[in-house]
Amino acid sequence: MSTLYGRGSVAGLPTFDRCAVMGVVNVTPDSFSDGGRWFDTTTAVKHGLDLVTEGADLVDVGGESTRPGASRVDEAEELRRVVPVVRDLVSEGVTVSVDTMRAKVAEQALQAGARLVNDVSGGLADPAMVPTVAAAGAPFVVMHWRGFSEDMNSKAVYEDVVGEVVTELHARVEAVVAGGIAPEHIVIDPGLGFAKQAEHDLALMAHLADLRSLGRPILVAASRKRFLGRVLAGPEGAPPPARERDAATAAVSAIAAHEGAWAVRVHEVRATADAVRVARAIQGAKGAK
Ligand code: PMM
Repeated sequence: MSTLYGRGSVAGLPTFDRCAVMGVVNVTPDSFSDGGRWFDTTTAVKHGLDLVTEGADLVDVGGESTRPGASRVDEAEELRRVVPVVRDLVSEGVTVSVDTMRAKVAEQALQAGARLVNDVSGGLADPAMVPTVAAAGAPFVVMHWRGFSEDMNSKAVYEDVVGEVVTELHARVEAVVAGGIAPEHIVIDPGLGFAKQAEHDLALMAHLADLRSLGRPILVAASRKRFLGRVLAGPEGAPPPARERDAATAAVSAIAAHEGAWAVRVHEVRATADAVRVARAIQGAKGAK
Protein backbone atom coordinates (compact mmCIF):
# COMPACT_ATOMS: atom_id res chain seq x y z
CA MET A 1 0.00 0.00 0.00
CA SER A 2 1.10 3.52 -0.59
CA THR A 3 2.22 5.90 2.10
CA LEU A 4 -0.30 7.79 4.14
CA TYR A 5 -1.14 11.35 3.27
CA GLY A 6 -3.09 13.99 5.13
CA ARG A 7 -6.78 13.30 4.55
CA GLY A 8 -7.71 17.00 4.41
CA SER A 9 -10.67 18.77 5.88
CA VAL A 10 -13.79 20.38 4.51
CA ALA A 11 -14.63 23.99 5.36
CA GLY A 12 -17.94 24.22 7.17
CA LEU A 13 -17.85 20.67 8.57
CA PRO A 14 -16.40 19.28 11.79
CA THR A 15 -12.79 18.11 11.54
CA PHE A 16 -11.91 14.50 12.28
CA ASP A 17 -8.58 13.06 13.39
CA ARG A 18 -9.29 9.92 11.37
CA CYS A 19 -11.34 8.83 8.41
CA ALA A 20 -14.92 9.91 9.14
CA VAL A 21 -17.87 7.53 8.99
CA MET A 22 -20.94 8.60 7.03
CA GLY A 23 -23.95 6.42 7.82
CA VAL A 24 -26.64 5.99 5.14
CA VAL A 25 -30.36 6.54 5.62
CA ASN A 26 -32.22 5.75 2.41
CA VAL A 27 -35.82 6.96 2.67
CA THR A 28 -36.80 4.94 -0.38
CA PRO A 29 -38.98 1.94 -1.14
CA ASP A 30 -36.52 0.59 -3.70
CA SER A 31 -32.92 1.35 -2.76
CA PHE A 32 -30.04 -0.76 -3.90
CA SER A 33 -29.32 -2.51 -0.63
CA ASP A 34 -31.74 -1.48 2.10
CA GLY A 35 -34.74 -0.21 0.16
CA GLY A 36 -37.99 -0.03 2.03
CA ARG A 37 -36.56 -0.62 5.46
CA TRP A 38 -36.48 3.03 6.58
CA PHE A 39 -39.31 4.36 4.46
CA ASP A 40 -41.39 6.41 6.90
CA THR A 41 -40.06 9.50 8.67
CA THR A 42 -40.13 8.13 12.21
CA THR A 43 -38.37 4.91 11.27
CA ALA A 44 -35.81 6.76 9.16
CA VAL A 45 -35.01 9.22 11.95
CA LYS A 46 -34.68 6.45 14.48
CA HIS A 47 -32.36 4.59 12.14
CA GLY A 48 -30.22 7.71 11.68
CA LEU A 49 -29.94 8.15 15.45
CA ASP A 50 -29.01 4.48 15.84
CA LEU A 51 -26.24 4.95 13.27
CA VAL A 52 -24.86 7.86 15.32
CA THR A 53 -24.93 5.69 18.46
CA GLU A 54 -23.01 3.05 16.54
CA GLY A 55 -20.32 5.57 15.56
CA ALA A 56 -21.44 7.56 12.52
CA ASP A 57 -19.91 11.05 12.36
CA LEU A 58 -22.33 12.16 9.65
CA VAL A 59 -25.65 10.82 8.40
CA ASP A 60 -26.44 10.93 4.67
CA VAL A 61 -30.18 11.16 3.96
CA GLY A 62 -31.44 10.29 0.48
CA GLY A 63 -34.90 9.95 -1.05
CA GLU A 64 -34.07 8.65 -4.52
CA SER A 65 -32.62 5.25 -5.34
CA THR A 66 -29.61 5.28 -7.66
CA ARG A 67 -29.28 1.54 -8.05
CA PRO A 68 -28.55 0.43 -11.62
CA GLY A 69 -31.72 0.52 -13.71
CA ALA A 70 -33.67 2.63 -11.20
CA SER A 71 -36.07 5.19 -12.61
CA ARG A 72 -36.35 8.66 -11.12
CA VAL A 73 -38.68 9.73 -8.35
CA ASP A 74 -40.54 13.03 -8.78
CA GLU A 75 -39.38 16.13 -6.95
CA ALA A 76 -42.41 16.56 -4.69
CA GLU A 77 -42.09 12.98 -3.48
CA GLU A 78 -38.34 13.34 -2.92
CA LEU A 79 -38.93 16.50 -0.85
CA ARG A 80 -41.64 14.74 1.13
CA ARG A 81 -39.30 11.86 1.95
CA VAL A 82 -36.15 13.80 2.74
CA VAL A 83 -36.85 17.16 4.37
CA PRO A 84 -38.65 15.99 7.55
CA VAL A 85 -35.95 13.37 8.21
CA VAL A 86 -33.20 15.98 7.78
CA ARG A 87 -35.03 18.42 10.08
CA ASP A 88 -35.57 15.87 12.84
CA LEU A 89 -32.00 14.53 12.74
CA VAL A 90 -30.58 18.07 12.79
CA SER A 91 -32.75 18.91 15.79
CA GLU A 92 -31.12 15.96 17.56
CA GLY A 93 -27.68 17.44 16.90
CA VAL A 94 -26.71 15.15 14.02
CA THR A 95 -24.42 16.40 11.23
CA VAL A 96 -26.56 15.64 8.17
CA SER A 97 -25.70 15.44 4.52
CA VAL A 98 -28.37 15.25 1.83
CA ASP A 99 -27.99 12.79 -1.03
CA THR A 100 -29.79 14.40 -3.95
CA MET A 101 -29.37 15.38 -7.59
CA ARG A 102 -32.02 18.13 -7.31
CA ALA A 103 -31.28 21.76 -6.44
CA LYS A 104 -34.68 22.23 -4.82
CA VAL A 105 -34.16 19.27 -2.51
CA ALA A 106 -30.65 20.47 -1.67
CA GLU A 107 -31.94 23.97 -0.95
CA GLN A 108 -34.74 22.83 1.34
CA ALA A 109 -32.52 20.30 3.10
CA LEU A 110 -29.91 23.03 3.73
CA GLN A 111 -32.68 25.27 5.09
CA ALA A 112 -33.66 22.38 7.37
CA GLY A 113 -30.09 22.31 8.67
CA ALA A 114 -28.19 19.86 6.43
CA ARG A 115 -24.49 20.72 6.31
CA LEU A 116 -23.32 18.96 3.12
CA VAL A 117 -24.84 18.32 -0.30
CA ASN A 118 -23.96 14.91 -1.73
CA ASP A 119 -24.84 14.96 -5.43
CA VAL A 120 -23.97 11.71 -7.21
CA SER A 121 -24.10 13.60 -10.52
CA GLY A 122 -21.54 16.18 -9.36
CA GLY A 123 -23.92 18.96 -10.39
CA LEU A 124 -24.62 17.56 -13.88
CA ALA A 125 -28.19 16.36 -13.39
CA ASP A 126 -29.71 19.71 -12.43
CA PRO A 127 -28.25 22.97 -13.82
CA ALA A 128 -29.57 24.82 -10.77
CA MET A 129 -27.57 22.67 -8.33
CA VAL A 130 -24.19 24.42 -8.46
CA PRO A 131 -25.62 27.96 -8.20
CA THR A 132 -27.86 26.85 -5.33
CA VAL A 133 -25.03 25.26 -3.33
CA ALA A 134 -22.73 28.20 -4.14
CA ALA A 135 -25.31 30.70 -2.90
CA ALA A 136 -25.78 28.71 0.31
CA GLY A 137 -22.00 28.52 0.87
CA ALA A 138 -22.36 24.80 1.57
CA PRO A 139 -19.89 21.92 1.14
CA PHE A 140 -20.50 19.75 -1.93
CA VAL A 141 -19.60 16.20 -2.95
CA VAL A 142 -18.52 15.90 -6.58
CA MET A 143 -18.86 12.26 -7.58
CA HIS A 144 -17.64 10.74 -10.82
CA TRP A 145 -20.79 10.22 -12.89
CA ARG A 146 -21.52 9.52 -16.53
CA GLY A 147 -25.30 9.46 -16.60
CA PHE A 148 -28.54 8.43 -14.93
CA SER A 149 -29.00 4.98 -13.45
CA GLU A 150 -31.36 3.76 -16.18
CA ASP A 151 -28.54 3.22 -18.63
CA MET A 152 -25.32 3.87 -16.76
CA ASN A 153 -24.01 0.33 -17.23
CA SER A 154 -23.66 0.96 -20.97
CA LYS A 155 -21.27 3.82 -20.11
CA ALA A 156 -18.88 1.58 -18.16
CA VAL A 157 -16.33 1.63 -20.97
CA TYR A 158 -12.75 2.68 -20.17
CA GLU A 159 -9.27 2.19 -21.53
CA ASP A 160 -7.67 3.48 -18.34
CA VAL A 161 -10.33 3.74 -15.69
CA VAL A 162 -8.17 5.46 -13.07
CA GLY A 163 -6.78 8.05 -15.48
CA GLU A 164 -10.18 8.75 -17.00
CA VAL A 165 -11.92 9.09 -13.65
CA VAL A 166 -9.21 11.50 -12.44
CA THR A 167 -9.46 13.56 -15.64
CA GLU A 168 -13.27 13.66 -15.62
CA LEU A 169 -13.40 14.51 -11.91
CA HIS A 170 -10.85 17.26 -12.45
CA ALA A 171 -13.04 18.79 -15.15
CA ARG A 172 -16.07 18.61 -12.86
CA VAL A 173 -14.22 20.22 -9.97
CA GLU A 174 -13.11 23.05 -12.27
CA ALA A 175 -16.68 23.54 -13.51
CA VAL A 176 -18.09 23.56 -10.02
CA VAL A 177 -15.50 26.08 -8.84
CA ALA A 178 -16.22 28.22 -11.90
CA GLY A 179 -19.87 28.03 -10.84
CA GLY A 180 -19.03 29.61 -7.51
CA ILE A 181 -18.50 26.75 -5.05
CA ALA A 182 -15.36 27.40 -2.99
CA PRO A 183 -12.59 24.81 -3.51
CA GLU A 184 -12.37 24.26 0.26
CA HIS A 185 -16.01 23.15 0.20
CA ILE A 186 -15.45 20.38 -2.34
CA VAL A 187 -15.19 16.66 -1.60
CA ILE A 188 -14.44 14.23 -4.44
CA ASP A 189 -15.72 10.68 -4.86
CA PRO A 190 -14.72 8.05 -7.46
CA GLY A 191 -18.35 6.91 -7.78
CA LEU A 192 -17.86 3.18 -7.26
CA GLY A 193 -20.51 1.23 -9.16
CA PHE A 194 -21.67 4.23 -11.21
CA ALA A 195 -20.98 3.43 -14.86
CA LYS A 196 -18.38 0.94 -13.61
CA GLN A 197 -17.94 -2.80 -13.68
CA ALA A 198 -16.39 -4.72 -10.80
CA GLU A 199 -12.90 -4.57 -12.29
CA HIS A 200 -13.18 -0.78 -12.61
CA ASP A 201 -14.16 -0.41 -8.95
CA LEU A 202 -11.28 -2.64 -7.86
CA ALA A 203 -8.79 -0.66 -9.97
CA LEU A 204 -10.05 2.60 -8.45
CA MET A 205 -9.65 1.22 -4.94
CA ALA A 206 -6.17 -0.04 -5.81
CA HIS A 207 -5.17 3.43 -7.01
CA LEU A 208 -7.14 5.60 -4.63
CA ALA A 209 -4.00 7.62 -3.95
CA ASP A 210 -4.08 8.84 -7.59
CA LEU A 211 -7.19 10.85 -6.77
CA ARG A 212 -5.09 12.86 -4.35
CA SER A 213 -3.63 14.76 -7.27
CA LEU A 214 -6.93 16.67 -7.28
CA GLY A 215 -6.06 18.09 -3.89
CA ARG A 216 -9.45 17.57 -2.26
CA PRO A 217 -10.70 15.22 0.49
CA ILE A 218 -11.96 11.87 -0.83
CA LEU A 219 -15.21 10.11 0.01
CA VAL A 220 -15.37 6.36 -0.66
CA ALA A 221 -18.79 4.72 -0.92
CA ALA A 222 -18.21 1.01 -1.45
CA SER A 223 -20.88 -0.21 0.94
CA ARG A 224 -22.57 -3.45 -0.18
CA LYS A 225 -21.87 -2.68 -3.84
CA ARG A 226 -21.89 -5.15 -6.70
CA PHE A 227 -18.11 -5.37 -6.97
CA LEU A 228 -18.04 -6.78 -3.42
CA GLY A 229 -20.72 -9.28 -4.39
CA ARG A 230 -18.54 -10.32 -7.29
CA VAL A 231 -15.45 -10.73 -5.10
CA LEU A 232 -17.43 -12.81 -2.58
CA ALA A 233 -19.29 -14.92 -5.13
CA GLY A 234 -19.33 -18.65 -4.44
CA PRO A 235 -18.12 -21.38 -6.83
CA GLU A 236 -21.38 -21.15 -8.80
CA GLY A 237 -20.73 -17.46 -9.27
CA ALA A 238 -23.75 -16.32 -7.26
CA PRO A 239 -22.99 -13.14 -5.31
CA PRO A 240 -24.24 -12.97 -1.70
CA PRO A 241 -27.17 -10.59 -1.20
CA ALA A 242 -26.34 -6.95 -0.45
CA ARG A 243 -26.94 -7.30 3.28
CA GLU A 244 -24.35 -10.05 3.52
CA ARG A 245 -21.61 -7.76 2.26
CA ASP A 246 -21.00 -5.79 5.45
CA ALA A 247 -17.81 -7.56 6.55
CA ALA A 248 -16.38 -6.95 3.08
CA THR A 249 -17.51 -3.33 3.34
CA ALA A 250 -15.64 -2.93 6.64
CA ALA A 251 -12.53 -4.35 4.98
CA VAL A 252 -12.80 -1.70 2.28
CA SER A 253 -13.30 0.95 4.98
CA ALA A 254 -10.01 -0.06 6.62
CA ILE A 255 -8.20 0.12 3.29
CA ALA A 256 -9.79 3.44 2.36
CA ALA A 257 -8.87 4.89 5.75
CA HIS A 258 -5.32 3.63 5.39
CA GLU A 259 -5.11 5.22 1.95
CA GLY A 260 -6.12 8.57 3.39
CA ALA A 261 -9.83 8.77 2.52
CA TRP A 262 -11.56 11.66 4.29
CA ALA A 263 -14.72 9.62 4.84
CA VAL A 264 -16.40 6.32 4.03
CA ARG A 265 -20.14 6.08 3.38
CA VAL A 266 -21.69 2.88 4.76
CA HIS A 267 -25.03 1.26 5.58
CA GLU A 268 -23.81 -0.78 8.56
CA VAL A 269 -21.79 1.55 10.76
CA ARG A 270 -20.49 -0.46 13.70
CA ALA A 271 -17.85 -2.53 11.94
CA THR A 272 -16.67 0.40 9.84
CA ALA A 273 -16.40 2.61 12.95
CA ASP A 274 -14.06 -0.03 14.38
CA ALA A 275 -12.15 -0.34 11.11
CA VAL A 276 -11.38 3.37 10.82
CA ARG A 277 -10.29 3.49 14.47
CA VAL A 278 -7.91 0.58 13.97
CA ALA A 279 -6.53 2.26 10.85
CA ARG A 280 -6.01 5.44 12.87
CA ALA A 281 -4.25 3.58 15.68
CA ILE A 282 -1.92 1.84 13.25
CA GLN A 283 -1.19 5.15 11.57
CA GLY A 284 -0.46 6.67 14.99
CA ALA A 285 1.98 3.87 15.78
CA LYS A 286 4.04 4.63 12.67
CA GLY A 287 6.08 7.21 14.50
CA ALA A 288 6.52 4.94 17.54
CA LYS A 289 9.13 2.59 16.11
N1 PMM B 1 -23.70 5.54 -3.95
C1 PMM B 1 -25.03 5.41 -3.74
C2 PMM B 1 -25.75 6.50 -3.23
N2 PMM B 1 -25.14 7.68 -2.93
N3 PMM B 1 -23.18 8.97 -2.80
C3 PMM B 1 -21.87 9.10 -3.02
N4 PMM B 1 -21.24 10.25 -2.70
N5 PMM B 1 -21.13 8.08 -3.54
C4 PMM B 1 -21.68 6.89 -3.88
O1 PMM B 1 -20.96 6.02 -4.39
C5 PMM B 1 -23.07 6.72 -3.66
C6 PMM B 1 -23.81 7.80 -3.12
C7 PMM B 1 -25.67 4.10 -4.07
O2 PMM B 1 -26.80 3.79 -3.38
P1 PMM B 1 -26.84 3.23 -1.86
O3 PMM B 1 -27.36 4.35 -1.02
O4 PMM B 1 -27.78 2.08 -1.88
O5 PMM B 1 -25.45 2.88 -1.47
